[in-house]
Amino acid sequence: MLGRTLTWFDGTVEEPLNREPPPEVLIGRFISKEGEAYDRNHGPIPHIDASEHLLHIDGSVSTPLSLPIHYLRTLPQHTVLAALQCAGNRRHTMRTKEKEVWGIDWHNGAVMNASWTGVLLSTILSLACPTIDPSTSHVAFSCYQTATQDDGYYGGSIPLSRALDPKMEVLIALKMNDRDLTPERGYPVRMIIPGVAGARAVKWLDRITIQKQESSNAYQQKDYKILPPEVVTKDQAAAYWHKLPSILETPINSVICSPSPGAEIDDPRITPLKISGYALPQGCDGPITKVELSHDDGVTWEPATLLPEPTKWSWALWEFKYSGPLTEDTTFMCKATDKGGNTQTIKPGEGQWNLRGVGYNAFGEVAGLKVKPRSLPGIEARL
Ligand SMILES: Nc1nc2c(c(=O)[nH]1)N[C@H]1C(S)=C(S)[C@@H](COP(=O)(O)O)O[C@H]1N2
Ligand SMILES: [Mo]
Repeated sequence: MLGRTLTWFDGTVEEPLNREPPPEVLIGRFISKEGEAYDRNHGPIPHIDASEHLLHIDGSVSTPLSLPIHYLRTLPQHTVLAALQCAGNRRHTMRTKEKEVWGIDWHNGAVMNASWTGVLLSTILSLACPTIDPSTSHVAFSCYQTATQDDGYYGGSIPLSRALDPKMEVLIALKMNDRDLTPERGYPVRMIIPGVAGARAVKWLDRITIQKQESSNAYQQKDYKILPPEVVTKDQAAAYWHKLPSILETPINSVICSPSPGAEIDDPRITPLKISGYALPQGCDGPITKVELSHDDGVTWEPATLLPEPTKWSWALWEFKYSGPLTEDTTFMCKATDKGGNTQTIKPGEGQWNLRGVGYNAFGEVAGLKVKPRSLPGIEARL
């Protein structure tokens, strides 16, 4: 074993690294910077020696494969610009607008938008040759590098039909924004599945298995599912998990990132108020085509400007200038629409709730803004 680099770990199973950037950093650039992106982990972060790492392709295939990273680098490379979002993003809003939920208190920052490069999963599957009916089978992604909080490893799966469809651009990613993945992002190799919840984007990927059933991992079977509203305790949830579908695609969404709730602002009638945020298309129905803002409780909506032009799998950054009156009761709401015609329809506080706080997509909202006294027109006139 002389000369072999052993994998070492950051963090522990009990206290994994979970963090999100502040809102102004989050939407500071269209392409998220590696060091400014959220981290979501269910266990410690492995630091892997790529020259030792193998990606195994097995299960119902005619040619099982064990591929070194340097081999993956020699295959045709594909790049996709895609958002990556945790299904628990916006959980904070759900628990404050509705009622308590169980999970990390994500605000709006458990999402990033990046350019991912690697080998299309369909390319690898054409080498391995699945032997079962794609319309009823699954492809499971696993990382056995470390135990996780709820299982002995981390795993997730998607339908095999999606994996085989090159249009879905399901990617075995080696790079983010033209650079090798960092250990936090899954070095040396991770899944990127555009339009699909981050939970399936398995980091430190070491096994891809073609099988009849979904992944048996706890994060596919007993989490990342939308529990019905009558389930209000963990014990009750236990009886439901096996009956519910796993989350696959993420819903149409948008949030307001700036100004922050309760911020002191100039009178918008004198200095137009810049409201900004991001929007995400639903599943494969992107790009975002429209973001609209309302200042009157959803009676009227006006279009925001998308900057720059979003693409099929990317997020959209948007901006809106408001120059009307502002009172203590003024609440701004945003809603997004995508190319597939999906639109947000639920007002915050109108009953979108599930115990795990996943898939929240009520209108974005900001309230409680205060006009700075010195910028009130009457006062300025007396100076
Ligand atoms: N091996 C492994 N892969 C994983 C996870 C994990 O805990 N372990 N977390 C998943 C979840 S829930 C999300 S949202 C994304 C987060 O990716 P990021 O940490 O690069 O933001 O990775 C996914 N892949
Ligand atoms: Mo997640």
